[in-house]
Amino acid sequence: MSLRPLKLAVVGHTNTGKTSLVRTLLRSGEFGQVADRSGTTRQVTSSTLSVDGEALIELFDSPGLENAPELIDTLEALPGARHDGPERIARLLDDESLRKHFDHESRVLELMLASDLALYVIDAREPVLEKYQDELDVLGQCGKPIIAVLNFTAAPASREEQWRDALARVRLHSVLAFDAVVRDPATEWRLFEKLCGLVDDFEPLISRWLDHRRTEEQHRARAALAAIAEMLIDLAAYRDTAPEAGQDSAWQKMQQHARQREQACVDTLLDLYRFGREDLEGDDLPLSGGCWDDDLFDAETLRHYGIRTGTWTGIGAGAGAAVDVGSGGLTLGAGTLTGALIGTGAGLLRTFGQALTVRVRGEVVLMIDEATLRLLASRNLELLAALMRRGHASQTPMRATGRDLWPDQRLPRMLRQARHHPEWSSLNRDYRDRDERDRAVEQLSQRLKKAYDGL
Ligand SMILES: Nc1nc2c(ncn2[C@@H]2O[C@H](COP(=O)(O)OP(=O)(O)OP(=O)(O)O)[C@@H](O)[C@H]2O)c(=O)[nH]1
Ligand SMILES: [Mg+2]
Repeated sequence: MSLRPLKLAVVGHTNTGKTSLVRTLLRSGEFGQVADRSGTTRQVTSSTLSVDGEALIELFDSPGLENAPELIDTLEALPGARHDGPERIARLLDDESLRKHFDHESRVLELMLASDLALYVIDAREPVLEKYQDELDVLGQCGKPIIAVLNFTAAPASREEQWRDALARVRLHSVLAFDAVVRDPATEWRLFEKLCGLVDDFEPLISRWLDHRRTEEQHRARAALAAIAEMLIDLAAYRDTAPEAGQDSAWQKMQQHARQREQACVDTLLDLYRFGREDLEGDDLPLSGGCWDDDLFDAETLRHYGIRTGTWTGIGAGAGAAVDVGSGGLTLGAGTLTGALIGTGAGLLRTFGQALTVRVRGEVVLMIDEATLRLLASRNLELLAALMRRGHASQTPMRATGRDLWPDQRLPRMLRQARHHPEWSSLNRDYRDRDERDRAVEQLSQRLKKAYDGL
C-alpha cells in the first residue's frame, strides 16, 4: 500500500518545549525559534522526516495553548451533538469572530483535525492544574490519538508521577517521558514504536523511519569513534628529528601541527552531529567557537584531567617492534630501550616540555608524550559523549567531567604500537596508509567505545 506521509502534530501549553522536541526529532537546531518565554511560536510550521527523498513523516509545530478554560466553555455553549467533538470543533472554526478571539487555539485545533496523531507536550515540573486538564479535554474532542510527552522529567522539580496519574484519569494511557533537549535514541525509538501502536496503517512508514534512524545513528557513532582513533594514531606515530640546537623550533612546529590535527578531529565530530562551531558557545565544555580553550600543551590542562606528566613509558613499553631513532640508523629493541640508549651512548630519554625526546649522537627524536595522548583521548571522547547526549534544542551547557580515560592503566596497545610505526601518521613524510594502520584504527575505535560506554 502506498501511503501519504504520517501527519504528526506537536501540541501543548505554551513554553513546554514543543519546538525543542521538533528540533530534536529533526536533528536540526535551525527549525523554528526556541526561547524560555510564552508565545514564541506563533504559526503552525512543518518539516519532514524523509528517507531517500521520500517523505515519511510530516512534523507540525504549533503555537502554545493559553486559553483552554474559556475555549471549553465556548465549545460547550455551541450547538451540536454532545458526543461529536470534531463537529463542535469544526463549528467553532467556522465562526470568524471566535476564530479571531481564539487565535492561537484555532490554529492548533485546525492542525489537530488535519493530523493523524498528536504529541501533547507537558512541562512535568508544573503542577497538574485544571487548565491543562481543559487542554486535554479540548484536544481529545478533536478525535485523534494522543501521546502525552512528559518533558523536563530530568528536572529535580519533576512531578512525573502526578502527571501519569492525572493522565490516566482522563483515559490517556499513552505516556512517554522524553526530555526534549536530550538526544536519547532509545527513548526516541520508544516514541516511534508507540506511534505504530496507535496508527496501524502507518506502521510501514514508521518502521522504515526507525530503521533509517538506527542505521544512521550507528554509522555516526562508528565514524566519530574512528575519527578520534585516527587522530590518536596520527599523533602517537608522529615524530620528527632535529639537531639538538634546533629542537626548540622543531618542537614548536610539531605542537602546532598536533593542535591542528586535534582541531580537524573536533570539526569532524561537530559535523557528524550537525552542530556548528558557534552552537557550543558558552557551554561548560571548555570550547569556544568550536576550539578547545585549554591548550593541548599546557601542563594545567593535563592537571585538570588528573593526568600525570613526566612519564616516558609510552615509547617502548611492551612493544615487540623497534624504535628507529634516526640519524645513526640506530634501531633500538623496544623491550630494552633504556638499556640500549645507555649502552649506545645515547642521551637520557626525557620529557621535554611535553615532547618525548630521545637524544642519540647529537640528534633528537621528538614525539608527542603519553600524557598528551591521554589528554587527547579523554577530552575528545568526552566531547563526543556530550554531542551524543545533547539534542539540538538544548540551551543548557554540556558539562565536562574532565578525567583520564585510562587512569592507572597503560595506553591501549595500538597506541603503543603506533610509536614504532612512523608510517602510520599522516603527519609524517613517509606516511603510508596501510592495512595495518587501518586495523589499529579499528581496534582502537573499539577500545574507545568501551571507554565511552563507561563514561
Ligand atoms: N532543560 C531543558 N530545557 C528544555 C527542555 N525542553 C525545552 N526546554 C527549554 O524550554 C524553553 C521553551 O522551549 P520551546 O521549545 O521554545 O517551547 P515551546 O513549547 O515551543 O514554546 P512556545 O512556542 O512559546 O509555546 C526553552 O528555553 C528550551 O530551551 C528540556 O527537555 N530540558
Ligand atoms: Mg514553540
